Amino acid sequence: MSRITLSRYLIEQTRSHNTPADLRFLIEVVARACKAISHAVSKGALDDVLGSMGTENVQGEVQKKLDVMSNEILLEANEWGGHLAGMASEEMDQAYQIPGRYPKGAYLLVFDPLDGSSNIDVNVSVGTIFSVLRCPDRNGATGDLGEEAFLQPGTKQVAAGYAIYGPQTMLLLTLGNGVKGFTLDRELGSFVLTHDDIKVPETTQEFAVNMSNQRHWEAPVQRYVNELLAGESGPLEKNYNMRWIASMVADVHRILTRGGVFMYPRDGRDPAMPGKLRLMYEANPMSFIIEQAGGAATNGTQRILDIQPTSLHQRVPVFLGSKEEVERVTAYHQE
Ligand code: P6P
Repeated sequence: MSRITLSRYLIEQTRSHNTPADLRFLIEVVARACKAISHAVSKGALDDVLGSMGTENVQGEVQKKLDVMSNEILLEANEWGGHLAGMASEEMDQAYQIPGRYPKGAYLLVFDPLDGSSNIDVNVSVGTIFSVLRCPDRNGATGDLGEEAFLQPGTKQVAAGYAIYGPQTMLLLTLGNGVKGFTLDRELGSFVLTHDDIKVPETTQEFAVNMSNQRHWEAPVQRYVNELLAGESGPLEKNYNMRWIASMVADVHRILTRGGVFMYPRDGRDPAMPGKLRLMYEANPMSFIIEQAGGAATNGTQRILDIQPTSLHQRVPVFLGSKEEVERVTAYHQE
C-alpha cells in the first residue's frame, strides 16, 4: 500500500474539506522546520548544542541553546512565505513582525519552539507545539501587528499540532476534523501517516502531575489526587498508575496514545501565576488536539478553549485528557 505522506494528506484535505492552499503551505513549512529541529536536537553533545545560553526568556526561564536555535529555525522558515501576518513565541517578549521585504498573509503562528527543554541535557523527549489563528481584519492598518491580534480564544484556532522528538520523531496535527499522527521517515525525509484517527480513551487508570507541588494545591485538586492515590479501596474503586515526564508534549502524547489525565494545577506559591503552562502556545493547541481526539480540557472551572486571553504569555491551570477524569476533577471545583 502506498504510504500517505503529510503532503498528500494535506492535498486530500484541500479537496475534501476545502483546506485553503496557504494553510496547507503553512503546515508544510512548519513540518519542514520541525524536521530541522529534530536533526539539531538529535546531535546533542556532538554539535555542542546542549546546555544553556546564560540568558533568560520572557518567562524568566533559563534559555537552552536549543530553545534559541529552534525559535530561529521556525522564524526563518516561516517569515518569507507570504502566508503569515505575524508570529509569537514563548521565547520572545513581543510579537514577531514579518520583515517589510516579504509579503504578509492571513494567518498567525504561535509556538513553543522547544517544550520541555529542561529535559534536553538528560536526553528525554522534547517537542515543538504550534497553534494557527487567522489574523483579524486590520482595516487597512499597516504598522506593526499588536499583541491584541493574537488574543483570540482557543476556539478560533484553525489548526494545531506538535512534533515530538523521541525514539521516533512524530507530528500530530488537527485541522479541526480529527487528529492524525505522522512519523518521520528519515530515509524518505517525509512525515508518513501512521496514526489515522487518534482517539483518547474516555476512561483511564493513569494520571500525570508533579506530586512535589502537592502542598500548594487548592482543595478540589487535593481531594481528587488523594482519591486517585486511595486506589480501589477509595471512592474511585480502582488503582491508578502515575507518570510525569515533565515534558508536556511527551505526557500529552502518551495520553493521546493510551489515555490518562494530565494536570498542572494552580498553586498557592504565586497568586500572580495561576499555573505554570502558557495559554496561547501550550494549553490552547494541546486542548484543541485533545478535544478533537474525544478528550476534554479545562482550567478547573471552564473549558480552556473558551478562555478569552488577556496577554500573550498568560498562564493557566490545565486539566486535560480522558473525559471521565477531567469532568470529575472539574466537578470538584464546582462543589
Ligand atoms: P515541572 C516544561 O518546562 C513545561 O513547560 C512543560 O512541558 C511541562 O509539563 C512542565 O513545564 C513541567 O513542569 O514543574 O514539573 O518541571
